[in-house]
Amino acid sequence: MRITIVTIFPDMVKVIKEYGVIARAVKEGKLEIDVVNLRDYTTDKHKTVDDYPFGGGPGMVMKPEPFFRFYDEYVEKFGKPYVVLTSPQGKVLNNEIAKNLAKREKLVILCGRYEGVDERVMNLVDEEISIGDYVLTGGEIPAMVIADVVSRFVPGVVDEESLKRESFYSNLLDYPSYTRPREYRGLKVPEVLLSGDHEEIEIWRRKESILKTIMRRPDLFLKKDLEKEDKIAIIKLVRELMECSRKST
Ligand code: 4F9
Repeated sequence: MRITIVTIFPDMVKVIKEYGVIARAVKEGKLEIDVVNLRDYTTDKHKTVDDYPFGGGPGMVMKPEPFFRFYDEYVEKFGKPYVVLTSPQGKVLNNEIAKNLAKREKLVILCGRYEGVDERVMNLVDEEISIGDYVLTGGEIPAMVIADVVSRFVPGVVDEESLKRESFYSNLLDYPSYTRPREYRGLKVPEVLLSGDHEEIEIWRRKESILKTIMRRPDLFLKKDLEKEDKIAIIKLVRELMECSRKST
């Protein structure tokens, strides 16, 4: 997959290619991430990318021409991409949206600014995406977030087992994880994790995930399609909680 990020701050965005899982995927040729400087598509000697809004008002608006000039060149070189604009007006990003974006062969992410992009640029845009209900100084960080979450769904970037486990735990918060040592400053790793009983471990993790999700993110839990594993975990949870409350009364 090829992801192209178009920005007036390419140096800010480039680092996404240089670290961790994404850097490895780029090196292995599973993923291409191009960062493009929008100013390279201006025609005046000051490389102007914004201008005053028609009708007046505060702030500047990003000019349409550089976006169109970039787009034409891109289509000539690679063919038609799927185009996303970062914008607080867009759909709020989640794993589901990211998974669908990862099916595209060519993805272009245009970094917007809050004051706005000339509305005519929308003729190039397939979808506006927000990363949350807050205003940022620009769309660069959202573009990096989108590129990161999409990359993880590109085949071969993250190992298949991890993605399977994540999807098995979709709409649930993480269960607690531990590593060595077994005891640190008197703090012990839960016994069940040392038992080697994988079925019991799976039930325990499911219980922890479900309980945490119900307590912290009931909105997420409402979206959860309950599998047999979840029902087993819930039965166990309720029974344990009943037992507990019987003991304390
Ligand atoms: C974009 C905020 C996407 C949240 C772009 C200013 C933005 C944003 N999600 N804020 N420019």
